Amino acid sequence: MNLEKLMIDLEKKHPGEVEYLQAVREVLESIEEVVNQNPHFESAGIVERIIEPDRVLSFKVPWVDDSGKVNVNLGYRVQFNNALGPYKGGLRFHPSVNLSILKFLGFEQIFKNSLTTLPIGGGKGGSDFNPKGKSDAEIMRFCQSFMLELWKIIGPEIDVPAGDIGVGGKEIGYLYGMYKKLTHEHHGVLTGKGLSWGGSLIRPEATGFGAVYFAQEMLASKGESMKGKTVCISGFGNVAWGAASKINELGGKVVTISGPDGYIHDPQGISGDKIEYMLELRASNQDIVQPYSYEFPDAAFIPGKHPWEVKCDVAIPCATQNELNAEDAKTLVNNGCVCVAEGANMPSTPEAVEIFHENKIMFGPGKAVNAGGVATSGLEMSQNAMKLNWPREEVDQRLHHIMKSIHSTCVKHGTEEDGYVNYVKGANIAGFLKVANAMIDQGVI
Ligand code: NDP
Ligand code: 2IT
Repeated sequence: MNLEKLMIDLEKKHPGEVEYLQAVREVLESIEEVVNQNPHFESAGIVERIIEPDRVLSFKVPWVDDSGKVNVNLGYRVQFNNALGPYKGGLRFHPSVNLSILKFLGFEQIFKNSLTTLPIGGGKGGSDFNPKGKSDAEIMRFCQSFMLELWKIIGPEIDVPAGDIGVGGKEIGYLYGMYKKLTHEHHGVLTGKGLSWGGSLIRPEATGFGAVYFAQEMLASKGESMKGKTVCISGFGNVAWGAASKINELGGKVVTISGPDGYIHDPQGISGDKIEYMLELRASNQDIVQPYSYEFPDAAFIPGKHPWEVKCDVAIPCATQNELNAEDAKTLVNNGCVCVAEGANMPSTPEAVEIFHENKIMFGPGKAVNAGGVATSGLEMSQNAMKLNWPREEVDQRLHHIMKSIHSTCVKHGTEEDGYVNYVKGANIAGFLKVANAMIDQGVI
């Protein structure tokens, strides 16, 4: 496999799509050796086929705001790979959304979904719509217009979207309502649904819970636990909230959360009511974390900075891609951080990851650490197919089991000669092998 040639060819076809190219390069670097050891992958063109999406739908989303003005956003769905099962992955509504970001997320999703052990392929979608400051009625009209296009290419056995940044239970409700109206069918086509109409218990908490279960496994491999650990989290959304709840349950102390405006440092620990307050902050649609410091005056608001300068044992980035750079990584290492678990998708830059690896600290990549979200979406699909609801304990137990299994798979494929576990390599190789073998079985299609 000629990695540099593959990258040059890909860049020619997708010029300037930096996030997409970054995500592909990271995977190719990890799997190079495995591909070279398996000539049948090369002759079947597996790598060339896996790095291109099966198809991309791009569409116009016109909607009317509360003042009567017509707005036009762009909508997309990237169906990346369905070798293992229906395309599966979230929808992101954020002004930064473009095809490069959605292709990076869709590509990562293939390997993440493969790691979950469940039969799901990879995809992603979204829009450059900015939910910040929008009324519920505006969000509803936007979601309805978005679904007027999307419904044509999705279905419970075809493509099953879910939430991501800017898309939570409320948006899934409006999207599902319109899907149901258009198709006359009530089935599990979206995940993250409300509990009374097909949703699964634990799905809202699942990504954050799963991330902490994974961090727990990493710590346990060194004879440590979450108890008594100081933890820095970034973001203040769905994933950050779930992670903060589970860390508290396991006896750890969360001292930071962050937003686009800066970060909150709460040395007393973010627990109890403060975690519930995160939900209020998120629901306010205001895009800022500062109000936390008015509500809880013991906490400081540090404008315009990342939380990684606060001394901690464990760091869990839960905001967005490339939010933790080389400088941040050095600061974390110098401050004695022993474990970084990515709750978000690709939050660490490649340079930051290199620093974690050089310093041999435990580093879990997003596609392994945050797989609990999509895994529980998979469990929601199973419950929908059976027309049954599992109790909270059962879903949580299955989620915990899946996260343990992903951890041991990473250890199996990522342990280096000196015993250090390179979780990036482990996750990429394990995720890739399963999909590559399925593609071989299914022929060139
Ligand atoms: P939410 O919309 O619930 O929250 C995203 C959070 O990150 C918000 O607090 C958001 O603030 C903040 N944020 C966005 N951009 C920045 C920035 N530049 N600096 C600091 N904070 C920022 O999304 P989720 O919690 O669902 O998603 C967070 C991450 O986790 C994403 O990378 C997502 O892809 C990933 N993920 C989510 C899963 C899920 O099930 N929800 C599953 C697996 C991964 P604001 O919106 O105000 O900008
Ligand atoms: O990045 C992700 O894995 C998600 N946003 C969740 C996808 C899903 O289908 O639940």
